[in-house]
Amino acid sequence: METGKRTLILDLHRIGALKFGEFKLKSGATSPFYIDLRSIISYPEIIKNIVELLKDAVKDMQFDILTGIPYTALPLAAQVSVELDTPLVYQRKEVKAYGTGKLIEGHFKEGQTCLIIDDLITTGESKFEAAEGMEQAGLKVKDFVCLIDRSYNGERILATKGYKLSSIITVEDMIEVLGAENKLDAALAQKVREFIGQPVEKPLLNFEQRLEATKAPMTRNLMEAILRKKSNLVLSLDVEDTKTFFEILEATGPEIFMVKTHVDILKDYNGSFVPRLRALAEKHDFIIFEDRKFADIGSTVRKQFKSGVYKIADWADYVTVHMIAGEAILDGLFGDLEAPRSGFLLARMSAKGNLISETYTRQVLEVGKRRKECVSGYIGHGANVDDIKRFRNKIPQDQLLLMPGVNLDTKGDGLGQQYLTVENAIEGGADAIIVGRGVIASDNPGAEAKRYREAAWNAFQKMNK
Ligand code: S5P
Repeated sequence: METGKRTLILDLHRIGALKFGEFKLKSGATSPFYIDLRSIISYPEIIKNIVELLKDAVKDMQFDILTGIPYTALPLAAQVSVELDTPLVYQRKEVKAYGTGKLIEGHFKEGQTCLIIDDLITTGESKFEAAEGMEQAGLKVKDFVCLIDRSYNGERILATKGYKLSSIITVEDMIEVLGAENKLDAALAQKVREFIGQPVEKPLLNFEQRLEATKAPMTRNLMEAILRKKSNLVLSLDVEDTKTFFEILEATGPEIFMVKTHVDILKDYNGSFVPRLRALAEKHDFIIFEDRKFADIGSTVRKQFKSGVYKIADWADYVTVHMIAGEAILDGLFGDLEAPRSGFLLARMSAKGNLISETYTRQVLEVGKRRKECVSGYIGHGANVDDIKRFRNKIPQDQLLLMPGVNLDTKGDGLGQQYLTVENAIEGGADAIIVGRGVIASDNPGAEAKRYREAAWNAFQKMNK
């Protein structure tokens, strides 16, 4: 190992930026080591060494400008910028509510490539948000350089979006150097190795174990229906007349565990619709889910849910909800109901160019985790299996991921819809797939639903062995 790296490890240990022992993490778990590099700015000698190491790490990379993720990495990036004569920009932690409202400070041109420097990588999640801010400003991001890699599989995680991670020191390097200097005993070193050898997020448990661990009755209800019906197919029945609606539903009912409606699409909706729907739901044992995508203030959505022509709260057990108006929408919808109802939050969308960001997704999940009593899960999508897995990892195991934008035969619809295959959706961790035109546009929806159901159920069983 280079002298610079060795010196850095010893220095970090000396100033207490690197500690070994027992430390309680935010997640509640205990870690045998602790890294906090915020204090390094008070040690110019250490900074000088880090800057040399960073310069060396980036020497073969292509970039026009660079940045450091605030706060810790920003002063490091500023030094590297001066030494390499390469412009620096940085991203504000919060966009100013007044003034220019700019997210990125500094001057740059659209299309330039920006190198991102950070002090630490643990899960990689914050890196996606940093890259997204740069990309939204028109910059390209290819490379990340991190001082310390303490991740389980950070390199692979970043690669899901095509980013390359280079790091200067790893936890193994720290063990080697500190062990040789008698600053870390073998037993503790072993604990550290075991700790970083474990994924941060627990792998998805078997579906039945997850059901056992699920408390919310409305979520349990869905999980039980999936197992009872041996189907994780949700039919999206977006047709315009009730005759076609009920013909397709009669034919596909045995294959699905839930039907998803857009009741406002129907031209001839009348008072007989709900009783007929309920009767079929009973006959074929499926659940009713109205994809209303509520998005307004609490008081308005309450009326939209309970009143109007459709009185959705009377007959739909589940509905979809956008979180753009904030958490109070959940109180508006579910706070004052006679029958138990629950929501699915739109955490990611399948439509090309949709405006949902990494940050928005994270915030939706944060609300959903707090409100399990009325949030059974999320609607989500992804670019590929790894991307969906990364997303699924952030969803609690006692909530569900439903995935629309699934089709066995086409990749898109010419109107922005982007399709995944059934296998990719389920392998990524979707608990159920939502299929519309794949089934309903066929001449034989019953047979087509069977084909989707079997593909999804086979993939689901493979995942839950
Ligand atoms: O991101 C989304 C969220 C939803 S709920 N993308 C979607 O396509 N949907 C819904 O899923 C959409 O409103 C439609 O009802 C269904 C997909 O239909 P398909 O015909 O493209 O399978």
